Amino acid sequence: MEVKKSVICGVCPGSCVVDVNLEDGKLIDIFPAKDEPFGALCLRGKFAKEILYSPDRLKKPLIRVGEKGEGDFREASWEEALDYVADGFLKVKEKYGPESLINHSGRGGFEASTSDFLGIVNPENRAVPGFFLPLGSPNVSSVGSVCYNSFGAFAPITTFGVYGNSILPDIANANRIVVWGANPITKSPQFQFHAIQVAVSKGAKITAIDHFKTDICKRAEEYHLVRSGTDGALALAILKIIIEEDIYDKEFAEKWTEGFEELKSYVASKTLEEWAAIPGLEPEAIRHLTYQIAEEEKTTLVMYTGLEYSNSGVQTIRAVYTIWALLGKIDIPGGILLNSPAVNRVKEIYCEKPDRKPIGANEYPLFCELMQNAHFMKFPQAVLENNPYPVRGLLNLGSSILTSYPNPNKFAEALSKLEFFVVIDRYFTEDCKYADVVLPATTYFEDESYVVHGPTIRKRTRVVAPVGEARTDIFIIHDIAKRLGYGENYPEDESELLERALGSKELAEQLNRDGFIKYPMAERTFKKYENGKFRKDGKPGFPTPSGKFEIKSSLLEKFGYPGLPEYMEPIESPVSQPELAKTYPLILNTGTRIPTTFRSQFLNIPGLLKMQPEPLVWINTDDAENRNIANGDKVRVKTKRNQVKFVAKVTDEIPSGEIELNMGGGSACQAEAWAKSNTNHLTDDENCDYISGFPIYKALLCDVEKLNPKKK
Ligand SMILES: Nc1nc2c(c(=O)[nH]1)N[C@H]1C(S)=C(S)[C@@H](COP(=O)(O)OP(=O)(O)OC[C@H]3O[C@@H](n4cnc5c(=O)[nH]c(N)nc54)[C@H](O)[C@@H]3O)O[C@H]1N2
Ligand SMILES: Nc1nc2c(c(=O)[nH]1)N[C@H]1C(S)=C(S)[C@@H](COP(=O)(O)OP(=O)(O)OC[C@H]3O[C@@H](n4cnc5c(=O)[nH]c(N)nc54)[C@H](O)[C@@H]3O)O[C@H]1N2
Ligand code: SF4
Ligand SMILES: [Mo]
Repeated sequence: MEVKKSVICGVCPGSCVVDVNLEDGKLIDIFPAKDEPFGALCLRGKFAKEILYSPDRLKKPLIRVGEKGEGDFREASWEEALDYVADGFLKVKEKYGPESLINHSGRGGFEASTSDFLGIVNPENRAVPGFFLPLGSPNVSSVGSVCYNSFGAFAPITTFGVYGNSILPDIANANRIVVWGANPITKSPQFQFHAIQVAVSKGAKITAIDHFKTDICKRAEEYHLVRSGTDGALALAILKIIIEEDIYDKEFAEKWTEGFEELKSYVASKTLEEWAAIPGLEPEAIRHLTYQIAEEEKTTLVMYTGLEYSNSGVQTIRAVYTIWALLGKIDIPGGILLNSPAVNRVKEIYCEKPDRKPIGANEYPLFCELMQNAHFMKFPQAVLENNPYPVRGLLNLGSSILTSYPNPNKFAEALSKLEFFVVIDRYFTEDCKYADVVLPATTYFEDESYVVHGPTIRKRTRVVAPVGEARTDIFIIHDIAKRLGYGENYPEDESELLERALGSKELAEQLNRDGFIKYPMAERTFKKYENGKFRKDGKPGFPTPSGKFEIKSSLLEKFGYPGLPEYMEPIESPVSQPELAKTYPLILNTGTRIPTTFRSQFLNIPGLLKMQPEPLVWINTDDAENRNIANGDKVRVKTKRNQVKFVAKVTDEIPSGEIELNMGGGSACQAEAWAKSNTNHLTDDENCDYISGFPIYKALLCDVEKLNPKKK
C-alpha cells in the first residue's frame, strides 16, 4: 500500500487537503489531512473512491448515432471527436453567423485552471472572454445566470460599488453571527462552517433567519422562520425600527450614504405591523431581533442563495446590507469587512468586441453589463424563436442544464433544435442525450494543476492515472480552440499550464519545486472608506458613482429600476394570487442543499444514495394530516404548470403552509427514484427577479397529494 500525504481532494473544487491510501495505483481510502490548515473531508469526499471509479464514468469520447433524445452513441477516438466538434461549430458559424454560437459552464467548471482560463467564477477575474469570442460571438454564459450573482454581483455592486468577493463576514472576531438565507454546513469546503464553530466555542452567538428549521437554526441561540421570498419586508421592518427609534449611526448615515431620507419615507409608508405581517412575524419579535443585531457592536452577517430566488431578490440583499451599514458595522472588526479586489493571475487576452449584444441583453441589460455575459435563461427563446437572433451551437462544460434550469421541457426542446451541441462532463447526463458529441472529463484526482487557498497557491499533483481516456477540461478546451484557430488562448498541456496560470516561468518553477507559493497579505485596515483606501482613485468614500454607500442606487436607476431596496411581493403567492392559492395553497420552496448530493451530482453513487435513496418533500405535520399523508408516503407535488412524484417527509421542522422540495433529480445517469423526479418541472422560466433575471426557485404555489390514496 502506498500512502500519499497532503494531496488535494479531487471530487470538487473545494480543494480540501487529504491523505490517501493507494493500492496498485488505485485510490482505496481517503482521510482529512492532519495539521493542515485546509485539511478537511466532507461527506462526498469520503465517497471519493466510489465517485472516481463509478462504472458510470464516461471513458471515451462519444458521437451520437441515434435520434436526439434517444441516447444512442458510438465511441470515437479523441482525434475524430475533436475534428468533428470543430467542424460542427464552424458549420454553424457559416450558416448563422458567429453570434449563433454560445458556451455555457456550470458547477463542474470551477477547477482553478478551467475557471481562470474560461473566466466563469468572478467577472473581475475574467481572463479570457467567451470561448467563441475569437470567432466573433458575444455569447459566453454560465450557471451565473441562476446562481450567486444576485448576492455576489448585483447587490454589492449597486450598493457598495464592489463585487461580493470584496465583502467578507468577520466571523473570527464576531460576538454575534447572523446567518440569513444560508446554511454554512453546505459550503464546499466547509471552512466557513468551521470558522463559525470556532467563534461559537469562544462564546459567539448565532441568530438564523430561514424558511424552515435547518442545521444552522438548530445551532442558533435564536432563529426566525419567515414566509419564503418575503425577507425584503423583514429587512425594511428592521430598517424602520432602526430609523424611527433613532438607533442608527448618524455620522455614517449623513456622511457616507446616499438615499437615507428617501429610505426613511419609504419605510414610513407602512406601519411596523403591516411590514411584520408580510413575512409572518410578530412586530415584537422583529423589534427583539433588531435590538439583538444593533446592541452587540461585533455582529456579522452570513448570507447566500436563500435570498436570491424571490421577485425582489437583489433588492432584498441590498436592504439587508443597508441594516449593517446604518448600524455602523461596515469595515469594523467583527462586522462586515471590505477587501481590495483580487488580482488577476492569468494574463488577459484581448479580442475585438463583437457588434452584437449577447442574448438576454434586451431583457436583463444590467446583467449583461455587469457580467459581460449572455443570460442563459434566454437561451430557449434564442433557439426556438430566433429572438434576438438564432442561436444554434452550444458548448456545455460541467453543467446539467436539464436538471438545473426551470421548465426543463422548454430547455430540452431548445437543445433538440440545436444544429450542433457538445457536452464535456464526467457522466452521461440528461443533456448528453441531445448532444452530437460527449467528451469525458477527469476528476481532479487525475489532474496536475493548482489550487488557490486564500493568499496561497498550491500545486495539485496527480493522485491516480486518468480513468479510461478522460482528459482535463482545460486541455480539451485548448484542443477544440486549436482546431478553431485560436489554440494559443489556452495552455496546451501540463508543461504550459502553471507558467500560463501564474504569469511567469519563475513562479511555475517555484510552485513545482516548493509545492506552494505564498503571496503576502496586506495588513488589515478598517473603515477604509474614510481614508481613501477603498477607491482606486484614492479618494475617500465607496467606489459607487456617488462615492457613497448607495441605499438608493444610481446604477439601478440608470437602468430604469427602482433605486431604493423596495419590497415586491412574490408574483405567485397567497397574497398576490388568492384565487390560485385556493387550488395551490402551499408555498413551494425548492433546492435547500442536502449533504449527500451537490445539485444533480452523486445520485448514482451507492454509498451516498443509501443515506437518502429518494427525493423528499418536507411538509408540516398539520398540512400532511389534512391531506391524509403519513411520513414516507409517495406523493405528488403539483403546481399550475406540472406535477412530479416525491416521498413525504412529515415534520414540524417546517412551518405549516411551507414546502421544501429537494432538487437535482431528472438525469439519465441517476438512480431511478431521482431520475424520475425533476423538481424544475414545477418551476417557471418566465417568473424571474426583474433585475438579475434569476428564476423564482423559492417562492411559488403548490399542493401535495397522496399517490394512490386507496392502496396502502
Ligand atoms: N429548483 C431549483 N433549481 C436550481 C437550484 C435550486 O435551488 N432550486 N439551484 C441552482 C443553482 S444554485 C445552481 S449553481 C444550478 C446548478 O447548476 P449545474 O452547474 O448544472 O450543477 P450540477 O447539477 O452540479 O452539474 C454539474 C455537472 O458538471 C459535471 N462535472 C463535475 N465536475 C466536473 C468537471 O470537473 N469537469 C466537467 N467537465 N464536468 C464536471 C457533473 O457531472 C454535472 O453533470 O442549479 C440551479 N437550479
Ligand atoms: N452538499 C451540497 N453543498 C452545496 C451544494 C449542494 O447541492 N450540495 N450546492 C452548492 C451551490 S450550487 C451553492 S450556490 C451553494 C449555496 O449555498 P447556500 O446558499 O448556503 O445553500 P443552502 O444550504 O441551500 O442555504 C440556503 C438557505 O436559505 C434558506 N432559504 C430558502 N428560501 C429562503 C427565504 O425565502 N428566506 C430565507 N431567509 N431563507 C431561505 C434555505 O432553507 C437554506 O437553508 O451551496 C453549494 N454547496
Ligand atoms: S468539499 Fe470538495 S474538495 Fe472538499 S472534501 Fe468535499 S468533495 Fe473533496
Ligand atoms: Mo449554485
